[in-house]
Amino acid sequence: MKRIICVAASMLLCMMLASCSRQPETENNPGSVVVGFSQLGAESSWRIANTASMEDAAKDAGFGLMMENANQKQEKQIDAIRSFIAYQVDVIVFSPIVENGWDNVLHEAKKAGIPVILMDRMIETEEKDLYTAYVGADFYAEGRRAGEFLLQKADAMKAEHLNIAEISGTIDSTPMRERQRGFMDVIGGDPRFTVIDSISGDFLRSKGEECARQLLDQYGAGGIDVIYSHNDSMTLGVLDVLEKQDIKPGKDIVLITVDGEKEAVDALKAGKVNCVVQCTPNLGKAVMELVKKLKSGEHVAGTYHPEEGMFTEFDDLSNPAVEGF
Ligand code: GZL
Repeated sequence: MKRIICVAASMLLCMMLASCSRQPETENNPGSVVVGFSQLGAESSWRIANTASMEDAAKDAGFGLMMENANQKQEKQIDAIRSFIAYQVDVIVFSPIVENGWDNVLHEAKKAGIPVILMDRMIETEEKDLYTAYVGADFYAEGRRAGEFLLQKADAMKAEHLNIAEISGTIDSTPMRERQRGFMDVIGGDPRFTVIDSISGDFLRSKGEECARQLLDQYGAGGIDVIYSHNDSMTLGVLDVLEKQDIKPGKDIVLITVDGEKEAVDALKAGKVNCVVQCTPNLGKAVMELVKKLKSGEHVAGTYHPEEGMFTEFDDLSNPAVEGF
């Protein structure tokens, strides 16, 4: 029943928007630019900051922003893109929750002559002309940074062997695939390390807690030396569980996390987390710069990666530059 209501609501939204197609540019409506933005959800502090970045940048640019929040449902993102096409927005921007399943709706956008910018996550497609550009992190490099920290940490511990448990992000999402690949490319060949398990927490704090309980039940605190968590929200859930079980995070179990939100950096400063790999949510300005170029007829193509780094226990954590978003 719920699904029927959802489908009906989506169809109604598309019909409503199609019936009120864009006003033609007139003296009362000089060159107004409307960006259709499909945001995948509000699952983490990163996502909430990313949404704010897009809203602020659109406002600063003087662009209209039609934002639809898909609440972690790919079909809702597809419906939103269709509604943007019906409304004849100038540019479509979206953060694909997973990499597959976008060709059909992007063919419709291409047929409508509406350029598409991928923001934050990539898609898997044979047809590279289904989108104009990608603005977002190099997740593979983020995974490599996490691995490089662990090599340094293992050296500092003079560890002969470490068992690693990975708590991954949303299955088949770009950050999940690439943070795992980069990490494994750095540590995979080193005999000191065994990845004993990899389970998904879907980038959610609540599921990060569930994963921590599941891993501790299965391996015991003594069986896990390192937890590599694909985002801070899940890591904060892990911290809640460890501390309730009198396990000292950052000491009894090494914690490596990704994003760089304030709460995670504070945990690093408190010695509860050992490494925070940065992933900036502030992509809005770069996206709107590309929209401006597209609207002025400039060529736009390729990949735009923001500058990113990491903070670790080996840094001077009193440095004011060590801060979260
Ligand atoms: C990364 C982004 C990820 C964050 C998570 O760019 O897609 O999704 O790492 C968020 O916090 O949920």
